[in-house]
Amino acid sequence: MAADHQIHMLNYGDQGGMVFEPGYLQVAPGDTVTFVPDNTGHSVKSQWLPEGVEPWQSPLNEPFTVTLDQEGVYLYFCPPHLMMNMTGVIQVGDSAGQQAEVEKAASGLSRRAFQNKGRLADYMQKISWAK
Ligand SMILES: [Cu+2]
Repeated sequence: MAADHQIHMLNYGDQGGMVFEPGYLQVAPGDTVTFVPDNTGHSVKSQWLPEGVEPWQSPLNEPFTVTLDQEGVYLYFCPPHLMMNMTGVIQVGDSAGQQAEVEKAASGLSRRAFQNKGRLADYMQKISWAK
């Protein structure tokens, strides 16, 4: 039974300004995630994806649904608000591989953030990596 999860795109949330909520989400393979534009001015673009997954990018101000079949870590961001660290992490499955590569991709995103520093690093702490 695949579940649908929602990630809200907000101008202001519990984690500060220009934010995806929840910023970290764990789902089961085959689940879908819908990005919901509660406020205007946001979109979502994939940054790091498990091998074989096609990159995705949503139109501005429109709900966007992705199906997450492949286990692993998915990193994404809002192109208009990358400087505010409007980023997020989805973990598909119980444990994730490729820790070094994912952390490198995350630090590349974080380097471009001038506000909300540390937000993506906090999300990254929640990933359960493969042993
Ligand atoms: Cu945004």
